[in-house]
Amino acid sequence: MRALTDTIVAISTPIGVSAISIVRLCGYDSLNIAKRLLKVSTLKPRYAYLKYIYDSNNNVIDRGIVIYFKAPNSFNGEDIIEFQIHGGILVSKAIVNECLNYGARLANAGEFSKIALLNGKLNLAEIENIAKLISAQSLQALQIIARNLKGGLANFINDLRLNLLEILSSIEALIDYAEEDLPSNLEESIQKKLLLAIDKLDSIYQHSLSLQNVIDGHKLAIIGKPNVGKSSILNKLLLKDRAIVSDIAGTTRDVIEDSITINNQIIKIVDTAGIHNTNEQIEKIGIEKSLEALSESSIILAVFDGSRDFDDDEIVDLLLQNMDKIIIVAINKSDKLQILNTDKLSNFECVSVSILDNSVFKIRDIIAEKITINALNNESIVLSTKRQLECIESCIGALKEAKDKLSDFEIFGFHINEALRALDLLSKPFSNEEILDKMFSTFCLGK
Ligand SMILES: Nc1nc2c(ncn2[C@@H]2O[C@H](COP(=O)(O)OP(=O)(O)O)[C@@H](O)[C@H]2O)c(=O)[nH]1
Ligand SMILES: [Mg+2]
Repeated sequence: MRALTDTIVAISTPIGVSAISIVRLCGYDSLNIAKRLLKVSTLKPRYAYLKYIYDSNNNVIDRGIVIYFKAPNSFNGEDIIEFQIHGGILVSKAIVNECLNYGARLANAGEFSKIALLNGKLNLAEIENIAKLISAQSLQALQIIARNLKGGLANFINDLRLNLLEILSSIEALIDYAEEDLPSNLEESIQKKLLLAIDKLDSIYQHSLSLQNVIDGHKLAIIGKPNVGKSSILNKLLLKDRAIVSDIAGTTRDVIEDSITINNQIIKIVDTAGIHNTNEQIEKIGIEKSLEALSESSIILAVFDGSRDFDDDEIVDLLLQNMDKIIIVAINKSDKLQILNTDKLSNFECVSVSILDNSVFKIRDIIAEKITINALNNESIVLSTKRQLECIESCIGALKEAKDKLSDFEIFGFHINEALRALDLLSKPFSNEEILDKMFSTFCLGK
């Protein structure tokens, strides 16, 4: 049974002027519709035809390459016809309209991929990976995500799943067939397998976690008291006047965001309202937003004014509360007489800068150094979304629970099932029959 019971059509390339454009027709009646559009009686699968495409009044719409992917050997498991036609919105629309005239309907957003999921052609993790690949904004992100296309994650999940099913079947055997002859070292081997799985998952999880900022872009929050030069530094880093700079304290009230690329990675910089005690309502909201930006960031650029007395205890306190993040301290206005007492900043990496020269770019160099990733291991599997990380995190949690409950088979089995369910969120649905099949094939207990 295939997932799609009718026929859908959509333009698969961006709308605009381009050399070529692709229209995809998919589902139950797509082959018949394509034959009518091309005025042919057959279409050989996976064969590139150069053909005229006609409307229902026998007028030529365009001439293009047409390829028929016969179900189930298409990316989503349905019949798919791809029209590679000349770019330009009118040509594509005309072909879509003819398909609609012949009974197709417009595809919903993401429907082609959803069908691939329902037909078991791609799992959720693979679909997410493709979406991430399309939206990647940096070369590093692209390299990490493209590696996943090789199917490393899917294969790993499958192997782990089989492993857990095997463990589960051993346990079912212990529960239901305790009086039967079972390998004596079974418990030991289960424990060993479990520890191996936990170790491997842990390392994938940690490795992936460390790469999330590379995939989604690092968030850098500029914080500091009013008037220390935060917005000036932002503008200098961006090489444009993005934020308003003035010597009036409280000029920046809203959160201002823009991005730069350092070492092929995206850094999303957030300039914030100066943090200090104020009764001014709008500024107060701005300061709340500053703290929010701070909590979401992985890099903090704390700016101090080197030309005035130290009065920044609340900023230092914020830094001390965020020692798990990358912290860079910029002592600004180095062009002026420096009187700031930096004793309280001795825990941090400080850089002296001035917006009047190019010293601000030292901040770029420090960021570059901090975000350098070690050479990527070609074989490493990377979870590319928060959802995937959460699935693996709960799988690890369940396996760790199970590891300590081996003496109570029922509870142990419960936790293994929990781990399997977490994995299923990444891949295919879980069925009890599968456990039974596995169980009988391993132990030949057939009763
Ligand atoms: N002399 C000097 N003035 C600076 C420097 N950086 C910023 N300023 C001035 O300090 C004032 C406050 O700057 P701004 O960037 O708006 O500070 P913010 O409130 O922290 O965003 C402005 O008048 C800037 O021109 C610097 O490195 N040297
Ligand atoms: Mg400002």
